[in-house]
Amino acid sequence: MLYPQSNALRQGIDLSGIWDFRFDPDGLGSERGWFSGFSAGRPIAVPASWNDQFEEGRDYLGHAWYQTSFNLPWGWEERRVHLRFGSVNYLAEAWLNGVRLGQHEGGHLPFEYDVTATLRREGNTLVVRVEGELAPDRVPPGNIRPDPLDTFIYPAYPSSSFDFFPFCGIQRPVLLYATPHEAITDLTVVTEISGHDGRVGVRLARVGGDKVTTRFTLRGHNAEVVAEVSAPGETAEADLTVPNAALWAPGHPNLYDLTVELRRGNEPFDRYSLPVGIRTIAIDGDALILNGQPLILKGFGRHEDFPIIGRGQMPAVIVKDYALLRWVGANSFRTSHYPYSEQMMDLADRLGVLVIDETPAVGLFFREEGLERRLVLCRQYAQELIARDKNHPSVIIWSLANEPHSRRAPAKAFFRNLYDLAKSLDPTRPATIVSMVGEQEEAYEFMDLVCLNRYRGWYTEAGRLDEGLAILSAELDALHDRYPKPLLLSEFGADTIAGWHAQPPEMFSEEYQAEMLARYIALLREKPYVVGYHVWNMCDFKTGQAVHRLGGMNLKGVFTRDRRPKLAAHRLRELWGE
Ligand code: BDP
Repeated sequence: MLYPQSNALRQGIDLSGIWDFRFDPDGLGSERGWFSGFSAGRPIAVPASWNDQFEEGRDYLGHAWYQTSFNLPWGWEERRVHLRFGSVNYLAEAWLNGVRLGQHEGGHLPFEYDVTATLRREGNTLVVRVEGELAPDRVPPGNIRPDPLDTFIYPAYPSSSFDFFPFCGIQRPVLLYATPHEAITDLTVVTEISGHDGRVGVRLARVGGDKVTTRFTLRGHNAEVVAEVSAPGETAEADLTVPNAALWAPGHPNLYDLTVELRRGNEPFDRYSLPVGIRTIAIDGDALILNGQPLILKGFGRHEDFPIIGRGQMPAVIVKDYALLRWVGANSFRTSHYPYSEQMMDLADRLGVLVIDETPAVGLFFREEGLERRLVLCRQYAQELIARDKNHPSVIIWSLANEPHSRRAPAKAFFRNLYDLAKSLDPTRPATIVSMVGEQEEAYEFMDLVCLNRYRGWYTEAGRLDEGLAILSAELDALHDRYPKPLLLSEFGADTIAGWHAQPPEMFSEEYQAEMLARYIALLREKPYVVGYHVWNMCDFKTGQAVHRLGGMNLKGVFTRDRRPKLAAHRLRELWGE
């Protein structure tokens, strides 16, 4: 799915702003015909989660209705028009001028509708019903019956199977965009390196199969490579060779501009441009290899989370977080525990930050209840994520789940299914899951690398770092013996109250977090099969209320929720700046 863009042949407008909103706790809105437009709505900001915008909305996850109106921009009558939602959590149903467009399940991934036939030139009413209940047959799941075989179900309110607040609403922009009727619908770019040359393979899909000319132009770093194909068919392909290619990598995120144009005769009728980073990613033995060189990932798990907007897209926070990643010396992050905004991904390409791109499959469990449905959803998410993010050079690994409760037999087959799907959609990138059950994660047998979360010195061996680290060291070696592949410690950390100090270091103090992270990293650096360490978390973030969550917050950030460094951030900067 291509992100909407504006040029001489296509145009997009952003419907973000203040919309009308109503909670519908009794689910009466449909009966009352609210899908055709409702009155007595209150103002709400889009994009943003609803939870922190209203007093009574914080823990509300039920039905709610959004509405806005718009006129068609001048000149769009002859075009095909689409309505695109970047992220609506969790279940969205949309109507335009009273006509039902469809339903989409799952937050954090885009969906769109062709609305050409439904539009008026003026006075269009768009209504969206959103609902975010937590249920065992949803992904991520919630309201699960606790069971000792499933490793750990957070006893939190709201009752999620994951440790972050289940923010709801329209959380990314809603875009209206116009294309020619016979438009480019998809581009897939695969890059290779051959000696000093870069090879860029491009595959295009379009509406309509008549004979047209497709012109591919790759420009940048004093090069211009052009290929033209004149043929009928709904796809076209080109292989572009860039002599002395300027490769993409952290530190020198060189990008080329790829422009693809459809022409009839000499007349272009559609055009789409995409930044292209020429790079390769591979696994060789115990190493992760970028452009032929071994790579160590230094960075964080993160969250899209900020006061008031909740999980809403906020460009200033995105820019700030990249500035902090650079300041602290990180080269990577994981989109824990769901796909991040397109804006975040675009900047990763531009600024040279490596991304482990994760689906929203967090906290999966493998009891029969809802199992089949969860697999269908996980497959949908993997497909949607790869379709959205496949062209980002920054994305180096697909993460298909975080901390599944994998001790039950169906887990292995479930992940085999997802892994095969991911590899069939994108054979060029490693795929994995992030696990907490260690050796019992049998899916490690076929995953391309081992990602492990460990909290020794915190949830286990609390306050006893020496003991915790000794156990960790032995455990990692044993895990690597059993699954001889590269290993990433994908989470480790300690809750820390900013401004709380203790000497000698003690749990919750800034000193304890700083010492823990430094000692983990020192240990990991000695293990030749360890390809990286991601601290949990970059910033403090909001979660459900629970006895182990002071103020409804997870305080494992090395920055506070408003992005001030704790002592650990300075310590990491010394270590990672080396
Ligand atoms: C891990 C989860 C992460 C939690 C973290 C924690 O992957 O989402 O926030 O632990 O407990 O289990 O802080």
